[in-house]
Amino acid sequence: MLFLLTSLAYANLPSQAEVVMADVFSRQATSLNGQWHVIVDPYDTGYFDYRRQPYDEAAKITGGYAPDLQAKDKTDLIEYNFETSPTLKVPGDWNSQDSKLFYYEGSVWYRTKFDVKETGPDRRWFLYFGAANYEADVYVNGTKLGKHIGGFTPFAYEITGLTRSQGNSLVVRVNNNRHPEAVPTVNTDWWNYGGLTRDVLLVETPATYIANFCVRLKPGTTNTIEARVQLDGPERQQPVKINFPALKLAAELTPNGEGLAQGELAATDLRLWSPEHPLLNNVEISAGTDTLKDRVGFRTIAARGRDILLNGRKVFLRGICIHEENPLRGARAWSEEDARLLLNWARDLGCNFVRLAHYPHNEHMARLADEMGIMCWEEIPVYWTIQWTNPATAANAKQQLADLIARDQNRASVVVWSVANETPVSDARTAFLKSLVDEARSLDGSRLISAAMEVHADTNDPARKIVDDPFGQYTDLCSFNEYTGWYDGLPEKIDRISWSVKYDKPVVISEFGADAKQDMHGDTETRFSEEYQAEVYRRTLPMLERIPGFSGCTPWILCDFRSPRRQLPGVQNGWNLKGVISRQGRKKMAFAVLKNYYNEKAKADAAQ
Ligand code: GCB
Repeated sequence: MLFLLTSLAYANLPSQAEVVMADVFSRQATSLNGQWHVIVDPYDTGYFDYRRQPYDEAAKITGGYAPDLQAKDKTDLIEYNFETSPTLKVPGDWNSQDSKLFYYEGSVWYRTKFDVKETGPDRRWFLYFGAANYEADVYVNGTKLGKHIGGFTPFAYEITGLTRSQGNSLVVRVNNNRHPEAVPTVNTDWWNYGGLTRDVLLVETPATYIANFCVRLKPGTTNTIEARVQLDGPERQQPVKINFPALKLAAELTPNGEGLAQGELAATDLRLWSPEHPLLNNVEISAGTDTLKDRVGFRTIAARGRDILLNGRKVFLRGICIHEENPLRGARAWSEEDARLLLNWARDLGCNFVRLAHYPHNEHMARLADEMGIMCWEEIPVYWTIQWTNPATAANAKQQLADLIARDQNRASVVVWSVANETPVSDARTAFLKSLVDEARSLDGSRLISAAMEVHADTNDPARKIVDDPFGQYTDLCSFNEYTGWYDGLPEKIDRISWSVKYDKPVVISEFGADAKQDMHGDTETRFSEEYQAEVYRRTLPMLERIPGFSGCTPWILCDFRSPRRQLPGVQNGWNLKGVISRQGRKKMAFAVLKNYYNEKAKADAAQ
């Protein structure tokens, strides 16, 4: 099932038995979303025997919860029963569904049943998981399919030959323990939601199927579409057809021995995608009886000197950061409706850009952003202090990056891959991040690469801010977080800041902000008041305008979000309050300050 390719975005090598199954929403698939039976397992009793040996290392798994057994008669000793266990909704985090699981970190076993109607030599079946945080062990009818590590990227397993027509057992152990060597590591400023947090799908394909494809403008052109299609299966050298019906463009490509088909389509007068005109084109890719239907936009994005150019035209990124959380539910966001809620708020703010912090968000976000005309910065959870010298940590981060790129490479809205956030400068860290940049460039040279870096103050002059992180030499954007007026002084300090930025690159301020509790009022020096937060915005925006190359910003953050680090009773109560929108969905005073600024910027951009 593994195939080796080197320079392509979909050449992400799946771990263990994982298979590449991209663009799954363009396929006929059966949703396995719904109520699943669950067993909460704080001691991992379903996974390890009493000598702490994993049951699933045996050739045939007989113990633990994976076999999904029930006592056959009164003499049988089975100390669990999925059938009579409670249920949780999938997709969904467990923390927000059961108050006993609010702070829970550990294992929960999920079980559902599914049918597989048609089998035969020309049929293949797969299970696809949008994400499970953080680690998932997957079993079908008692057979282990694999272990997936990483809480925010999709994975799939083939189950052909392992099923019967009805009542197949699908058991998944999801564990969200934090680990020092993991990505992210133990320390973050967001909620460690556990569970099967995204769609679960049963996918049927012919024996040879389209594992992934990429259609985009050939770099440096606006009249040539470059197409690459990866087939998997016995007929992997059969012709591949690409058709853009409305553009009246079609091509037939012949794959090489590895099933990789590549080609170019000449396209004159192609209308390009932009926030003002988010034009998407229907595309059909087919090979044998397998067909994918998607909608894709074409655009160029580049950094030239200190400017960002979208379709060759200078653009200012009117952005906002977003966590993958629906604040009204205080839960992980996962659905198209959740995406619409968040992106509509961003649009209401006047944004043409969002930073999807700090990990890959669900696929609906970028798909909807494509439709709505909102550019995206996508990121992997290399956050704060990762184990920079641990090769397994590096491999994990690289895999998450490759999986994200493989998933979203056809989304015109995605213009930035970000490899990290606020990582402490050291040689080991810079080498680690540089290898991620190299990986991103080799998989996808058509987008900007960035990371949210940090700023430090001149030791002789605390109001002189210096950006000279050596990692900045490797990125296309010079992006950094800065919190003058909140973690550094009071709002009045903001006016006195001067800048020394080492890089002649477009500067995109990836974060600034302040906490405000909705409806708490005071003067502009009263911490947590809406006035304080609005004042930070009022003073910061003109201060940023003084940075040479200032090309956009994504203030922190659209909505208040849950964080166990934020404990001030009566004020934070477990919420980071830097949202310009509260958990009641109400806009704070700072919202209007930012919106006015973005309106002016949009007018200036249009007048260019
Ligand atoms: C940051 C982090 C972000 C935090 C934010 C804060 O710099 O990147 O994850 O939530 O500051 O509120 O302190």
